[in-house]
Amino acid sequence: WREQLCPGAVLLHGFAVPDEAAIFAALHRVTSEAPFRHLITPGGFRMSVAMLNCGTHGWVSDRNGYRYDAIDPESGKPWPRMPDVFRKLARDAAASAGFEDFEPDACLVNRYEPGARLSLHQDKNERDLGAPIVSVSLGLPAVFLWGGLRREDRPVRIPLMHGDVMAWGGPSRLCYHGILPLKEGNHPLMGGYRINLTFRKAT
Ligand code: MD3
Ligand code: FE
Repeated sequence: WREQLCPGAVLLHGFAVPDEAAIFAALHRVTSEAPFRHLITPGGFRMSVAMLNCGTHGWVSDRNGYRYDAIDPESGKPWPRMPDVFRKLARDAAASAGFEDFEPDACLVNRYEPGARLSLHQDKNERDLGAPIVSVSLGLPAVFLWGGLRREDRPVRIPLMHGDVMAWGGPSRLCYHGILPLKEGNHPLMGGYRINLTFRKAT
């Protein structure tokens, strides 16, 4: 079912479940071309979340800062192409949330192991902040922290389950957000991990 969290933010419960097998197969293909790696923040810390990208552009972080790059710095080659099942899922979810004609060119794949977390941040490296962000949760459940437009705003906690899809745009696009440390568990499809696919229009 669809839950409107606030203007511009929609949670589609279980939206990705019907496609889980196709997503899993596509994920396998993507990770064989560009393995998960722990990026370094500009401040020199190793991120607890492991990442990779697919699509024409990918989000990367290193000592020089955050940016979108068409080349995987690890391999020196372009990122794997975005699987059709990913693209269609993102597009359909965006449309269900009220954002027509979403054409993502970047899909960041985040892998959380128990204890991994993402501290409160804004996503503002994308050139076109008018486009929404679509986020797909797979595997182990997590607690999403959803703050306001200022870092000081006290975040609300939202549980995210396997197959849940969130779309953020308009007034919500620059909200602070994060993920609490993942709890241990075992998921029938994803094992001991949480996987998050985040679709963006980067360029
Ligand atoms: C709210 N990922 O990759 S997805 C990220 O579950 C990121 O891995 C988290 O934050 C994860 O940057 C949360 C939900 C999400 C993504 C982008 C947003 C929420 C957002 C952009 C604006 C507001
Ligand atoms: Fe984010």
